[in-house]
Amino acid sequence: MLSQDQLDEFDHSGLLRLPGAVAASEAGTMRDGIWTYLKDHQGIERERKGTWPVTTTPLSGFQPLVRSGVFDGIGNAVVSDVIDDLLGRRLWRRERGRVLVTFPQPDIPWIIPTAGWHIDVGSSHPRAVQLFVLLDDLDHQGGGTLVLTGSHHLVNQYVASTGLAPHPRAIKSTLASTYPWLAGLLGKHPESDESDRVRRYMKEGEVIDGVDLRVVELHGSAGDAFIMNSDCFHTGVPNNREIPRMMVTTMATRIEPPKNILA
Ligand SMILES: O=C(O)CCC(=O)C(=O)O
Repeated sequence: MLSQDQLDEFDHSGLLRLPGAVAASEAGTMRDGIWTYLKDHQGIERERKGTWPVTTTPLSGFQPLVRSGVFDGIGNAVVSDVIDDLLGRRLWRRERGRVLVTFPQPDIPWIIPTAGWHIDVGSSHPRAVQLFVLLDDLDHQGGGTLVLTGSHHLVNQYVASTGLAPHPRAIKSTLASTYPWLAGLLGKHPESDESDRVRRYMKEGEVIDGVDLRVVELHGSAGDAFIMNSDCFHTGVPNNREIPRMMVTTMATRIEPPKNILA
């Protein structure tokens, strides 16, 4: 069960770290499953770096592996209790999951991208949460997802003030046109200097309309998990380290409680 401090942190930032939510050994079994699958289906071998793909984008084609159930352990009791606390006990449905694997590109500089930032739902309270589980140790600049913490509040304010249907692309475009800090992050007027972007968006952050905003990079140890309000902007990044970024993500969406016909 989440403590009040954790609930407050999730409310404030839209992101919560859950250290060791999945046992490291179980994360290792899932990671081994990915390597076996990569060898069998894509000719990519863990011990032969020459077979590793040269691309900055995450690999795809893992659906059969997901359907095999090898990642079902990410929905263990610890994680389910956390989602219960955030969405309501048994008032949610979780998709099976998606594999996020990005192979290393040490020659390509790590950046805070201007492209790719998105939200997946666009609602409030929250309506959905996204879980990210690290299947291997993940260092800084190793391809961990970037999350714009606090941005769910801006999305909620937008929906409340406009009364408009929460269309993710429209929200992004309106926010970027309204706030110069966001325009720089999301690509309208990006800074030319990457170190300036790290300082501005990750170290200093910004307060907009009373909302604390800061870009946070997911990283940690195998088995650590993060739960994110699905209204937070987030994006993928290149992997500037030596080992593949291996994560599994899944979305849990709130379902309406059954109506009491006697009420
Ligand atoms: O870390 C990544 O590759 C981005 C993941 C993402 O944007 C998503 O799952 O919605």
